[in-house]
Amino acid sequence: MRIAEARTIVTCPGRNFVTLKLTTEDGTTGLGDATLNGRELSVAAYLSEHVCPMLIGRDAHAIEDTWRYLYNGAYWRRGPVTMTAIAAVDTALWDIKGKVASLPVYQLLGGRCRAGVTVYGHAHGETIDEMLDAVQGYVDRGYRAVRVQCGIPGLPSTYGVGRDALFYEPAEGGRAPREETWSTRRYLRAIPEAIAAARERFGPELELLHDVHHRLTPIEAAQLGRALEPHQLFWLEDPVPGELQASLRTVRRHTTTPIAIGEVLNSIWDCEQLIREQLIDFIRMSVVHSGGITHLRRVLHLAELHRVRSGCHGATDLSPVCLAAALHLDLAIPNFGLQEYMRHTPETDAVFPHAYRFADGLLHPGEVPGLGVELDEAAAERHPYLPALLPVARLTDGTMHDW
Ligand code: CS2
Ligand code: MG
Repeated sequence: MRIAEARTIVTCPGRNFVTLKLTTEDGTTGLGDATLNGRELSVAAYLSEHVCPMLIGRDAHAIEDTWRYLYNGAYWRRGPVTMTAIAAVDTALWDIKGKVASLPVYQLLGGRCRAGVTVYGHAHGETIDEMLDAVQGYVDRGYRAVRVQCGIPGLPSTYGVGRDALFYEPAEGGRAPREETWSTRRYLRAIPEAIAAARERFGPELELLHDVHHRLTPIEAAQLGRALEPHQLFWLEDPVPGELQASLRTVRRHTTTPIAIGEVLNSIWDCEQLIREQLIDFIRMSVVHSGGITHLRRVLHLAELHRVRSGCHGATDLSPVCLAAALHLDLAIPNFGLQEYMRHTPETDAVFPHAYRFADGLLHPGEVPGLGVELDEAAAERHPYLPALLPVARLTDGTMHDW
């Protein structure tokens, strides 16, 4: 079955998404998310200029060979742009294969290992009381796990604390990124108190998580991990920038708080040491930014050998196509941990009608053949691309830091 058409569709229903749509000679279509927050057009161009032309005429069933053709054939390998483009092709081919086989993708991946996919939501507040109310909102919606982010006294803004209770979008329009001010000392003083208040209010059953968002040194991360041990976090996320994998040895020496890293990593080689040395407990890589279902499944199989579980990234800047693909993978792997679920807006859902449903703290991908997501191109056209950039962070003395 040959690929007859390959098109990238850029749309902005409240935020930008890039989607690859493949169509075979018999009219079967497949979708792949190609969204890279703040760098969307780089992936759209990589696909439309350098990848789509070479896909025409290829066998749509040859998923592994196509992955190798695009990865080995790129010469300039790895990195977020290349691996997001490859992910889009890979995901679209799995969508097609499921439709042709009349099976939901999870069945092609070995069938279900669990009843549903446990998800976590994002609770945040400028103050501890506001944050606690937000956590209560997720508990009331049936969530079994909640990420907790709180404002830092003395800082005008901080990661993960937005204006809207349900939807958080850090990217903003403008020629240059918004600049946020960061203070590690203030943060390390404030967060243990916020997490302690959440544990105190909601008891031991509710799984609590916190995202440091790449901002500490290894020894600072060790201090925070140790301070949070009494509150039994499900995971402490991105305590340090993930590139220096060996730095997690320092964190591991000082604290038993579970660690989750990976949403900015793009290949098995970026996380191989983290997994092999069990320097993390959860690998956060996403289908869209790590080469697709084919490659992420390889990472998760390596992770299973070392008792590392999945914790796929699922922010709103990953489209419903990526979320659906993640759910099929989450359902079929033995070492599932937790799935992030930042609900998309109704505007986005209208462009990407989908079969996945939330119930009782779980997401279910549905039984529709393929991924179970479509793209309403007429609706997509009504939302033209709007340039947007993620913020940057500077320390109080002006030094550039990690956002
Ligand atoms: C965050 C993301 O969801 C998370 O864990 O780290 O929201 C991240 O900030 C965005 O995906 C960046 O585009
Ligand atoms: Mg994160």
